Amino acid sequence: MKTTIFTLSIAFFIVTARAQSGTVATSIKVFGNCAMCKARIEKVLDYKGIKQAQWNTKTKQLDVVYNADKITEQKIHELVASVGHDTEKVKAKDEVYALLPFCCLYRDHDHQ
Ligand SMILES: [Cu+2]
Repeated sequence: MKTTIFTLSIAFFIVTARAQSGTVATSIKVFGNCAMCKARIEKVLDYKGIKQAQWNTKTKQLDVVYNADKITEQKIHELVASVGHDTEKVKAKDEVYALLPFCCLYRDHDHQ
């Protein structure tokens, strides 16, 4: 009986560990200015494999929780850059950046 419980708890431990192994929480530097930037960044990260994404307008840090089995950190950088925001790793295309509203032009103006 003792052995069974022991075996079961080991099995449970392995299953739990496996279920959580894909979850990664990280913080990424993302450039932007205002609440509109925040909405834009968080909206594009409403994406398969991303559990949580929160960008801080003051610190410019994006706290993101994602499932590493479904999405890579590189892809997260690319998603953010695709809507005009530079990250520490991926730069947004100039033509996408140019389409941002004036208040969001973080490369030219720092509104903080
Ligand atoms: Cu903005």
